[in-house]
Amino acid sequence: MTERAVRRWLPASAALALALVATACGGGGGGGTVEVTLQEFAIAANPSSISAGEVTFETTNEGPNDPHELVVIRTDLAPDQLPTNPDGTVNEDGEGIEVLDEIEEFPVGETRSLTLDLEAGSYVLICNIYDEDEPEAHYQEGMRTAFTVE
Ligand SMILES: [Cu+2]
Repeated sequence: MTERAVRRWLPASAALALALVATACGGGGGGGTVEVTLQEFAIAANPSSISAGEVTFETTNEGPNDPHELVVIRTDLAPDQLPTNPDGTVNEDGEGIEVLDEIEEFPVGETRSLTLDLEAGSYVLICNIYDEDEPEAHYQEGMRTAFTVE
């Protein structure tokens, strides 16, 4: 925003206007976009850490064969130490983790996005699908990665 545009806002409330601008533009407001790739069997987040604020997970399923999902979990536990069910999936109501939100399972080749207001802390991104045909829990196969908000 130009200085002149900012001045027009001054009669209202300079502080409020600047806060709105920071949120709208993402400039100085933290957060940003993270590109997440899902595949058999791994999750990659780029970047793997970001500043606190509105974070958008642009998530692509690269397959090559399976539908996947993305679950965003707040936890201080290591990615491979989350509480699990007998079938190997993560117990989303388990101790030491808080499931914030998720992108439900979607097909290979597609991209979905999820925006969350994240505070500083440690997070883990997982795919919690259990494939009865194989049978296998994608989490156990390696679909988990650490993500940090600073
Ligand atoms: Cu999966």
